[in-house]
Amino acid sequence: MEQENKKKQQLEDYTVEDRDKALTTNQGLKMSEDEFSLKVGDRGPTIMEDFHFREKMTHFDHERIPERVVHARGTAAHGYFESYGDASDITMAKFLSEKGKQTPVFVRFSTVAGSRGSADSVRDARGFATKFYTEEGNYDLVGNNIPVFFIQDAIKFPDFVHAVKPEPHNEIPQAQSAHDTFWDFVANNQEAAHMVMWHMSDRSIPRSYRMMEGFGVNTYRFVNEDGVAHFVKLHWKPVLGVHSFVWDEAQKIAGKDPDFHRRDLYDAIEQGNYPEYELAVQLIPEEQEFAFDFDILDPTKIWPEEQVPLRKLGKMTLNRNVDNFFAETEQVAFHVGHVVPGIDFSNDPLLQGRLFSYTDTQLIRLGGPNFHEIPINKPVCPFHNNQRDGYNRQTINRGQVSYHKNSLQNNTPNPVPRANGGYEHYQEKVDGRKIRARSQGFEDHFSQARLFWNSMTPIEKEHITKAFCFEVGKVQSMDVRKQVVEMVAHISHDLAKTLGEKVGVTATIETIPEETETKQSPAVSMYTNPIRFVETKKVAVIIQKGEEAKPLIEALEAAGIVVEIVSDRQGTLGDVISDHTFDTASPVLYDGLIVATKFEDALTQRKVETFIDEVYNHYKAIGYTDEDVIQVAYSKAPGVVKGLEAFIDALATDRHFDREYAIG
Ligand code: HDD
Repeated sequence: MEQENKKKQQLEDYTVEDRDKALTTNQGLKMSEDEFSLKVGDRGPTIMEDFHFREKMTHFDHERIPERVVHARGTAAHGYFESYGDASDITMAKFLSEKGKQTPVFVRFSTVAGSRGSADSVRDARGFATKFYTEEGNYDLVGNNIPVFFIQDAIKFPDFVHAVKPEPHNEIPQAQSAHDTFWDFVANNQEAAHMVMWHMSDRSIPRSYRMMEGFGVNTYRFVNEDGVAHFVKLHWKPVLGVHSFVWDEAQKIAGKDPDFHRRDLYDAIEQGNYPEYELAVQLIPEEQEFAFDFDILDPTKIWPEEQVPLRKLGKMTLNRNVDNFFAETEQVAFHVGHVVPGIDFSNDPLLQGRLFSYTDTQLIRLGGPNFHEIPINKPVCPFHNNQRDGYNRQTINRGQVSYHKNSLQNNTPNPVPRANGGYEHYQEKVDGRKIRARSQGFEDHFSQARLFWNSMTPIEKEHITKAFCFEVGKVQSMDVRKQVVEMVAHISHDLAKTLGEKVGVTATIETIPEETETKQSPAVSMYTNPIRFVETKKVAVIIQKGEEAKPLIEALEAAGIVVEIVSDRQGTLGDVISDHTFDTASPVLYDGLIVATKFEDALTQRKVETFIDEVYNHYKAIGYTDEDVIQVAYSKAPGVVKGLEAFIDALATDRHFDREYAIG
């Protein structure tokens, strides 16, 4: 249960209710008219004097701000984090210091490549950025749903982003990596190999923001009160487990409901199905920095969970939607440099560059240095310093003094020693020459790409193979295709061979090592230990008459399933309301289907059959009430079942992939 939420209280001071209020200008002047501009006669020109028109139009003309240069498309929610216990042995961060301690949070999920208006279901990494409003200041954990990254050094970030974004000569394609410049980048910057394996896996098409992991990706430091430090990687583990679309479905959803993930999160929270994620850390003591066969500062490497186990620190619950998308979701400003005592940085060269970029980007996006005063960004603890002025300054700092040191104000605001909660950077000893170079420890780009491949179940391997064939198949340049196949050969012979055949290139596969890499990390597989559940899954029920369906619907709802009725018309059908026709609903928007009727009208029945086909082709559970409502061939397939209980059991399995081999 959530206790008092300081952020919620703070935001309430800024929240305005416009309902039942008089319409005024921004100066508070009540206006008698808002439909007609001030004119000379009813057919004459508009006159300059019309301050109301000018104010309204000027404000409108300036409504848009630049979208985020990456992660432009996203959605967010409020919630709270609750600590499982006292983690003071590893960090002095107060929000982790006692069992049951709650901290307000705001989380923004996003895609990376697409524009603000692009579709949710595209193949892409997902951003998972959390702002903890702690009593010691804001802590931002700015992560993704994939634990590694495309590049090893932040100086390459502009290059990588230029390559994945729509191509500059024609601005095509939107929100996709299936094009020449992306794959040209990958083939020529092979540090991307490991990330590309994850990107081609089903992780890149999550079923829901509620059902994906989050990773801080970079290596940070946790420091305790005694100054003892650990290298740390941070993880979010969704309580519902990790679940994904299938690719054909994801592409169709992009058209049928481009807001799919945004809607899914919003609806779940409105329905009281609050998403939950556990925060976990992997820790490596300072003295073991070089104890592994990978460089722990390299952001293209995971720390296999089997080697460095997870320690769970607490749970986050998202329980409130925003009141205003622009004010909150669009204006929230995350930054990896927003930390609290006990959380520090490593020399991971990607992280070091990120530490510059995030403030810099807010300056252009949010229009100046005062973005910390925007309500969603404001800490819930007091903040005082000698920074002043700038565009849109809200704070009215009283007094004569705005400098340190001073005598006129008793030398305040004054720095606070570490012992009293002042932030002090970890005193790492660093010694070296100034060089533009990369550590030798970062040179191996393929071992973990192979580790990932070797850890996949057969169905995951098949999906990765198909994703490669799709993406590389969209590349126009045969030379780039060939380069990609040659690169993939360093990861897997089989994958490279199939890919080469499918995309029509003969590659020189000479440098491939034998498939000697046998190491596995089962934790990276989505399907080795899948979580079975039905709660919050969405099911379409096809009916004609309400009476017969009512008990069925009630039973589904009692199991926590979200039900939508689809029929040949909307509105009342006896005792129940039909939510959709076959035109407003789409089979790709449901996790499962129950067919409870057959329509006499041939055209309508064809629509039902198309509906069933699509659900079937995406391996989702299908239930039926009677043999004659379903084709015989289907009724024998895995996951196509008669009766409620069997359906609920079938629905708990996300996808019945064995179906593909059962028929035809
Ligand atoms: Fe970044 C946004 C995550 C590397 C520069 N990044 C941004 C967001 C997320 C991430 C989740 C969206 C935050 C929001 O919802 O507002 N970024 C990552 C991860 C990375 C990563 C997990 C690899 C470990 N990013 C990265 C690098 C740079 C940036 C190497 C530049 C040196 N990222 C930015 C940015 C953005 C951003 C340009 C765009 C909008 C914003 O910051 O606020 O500063």
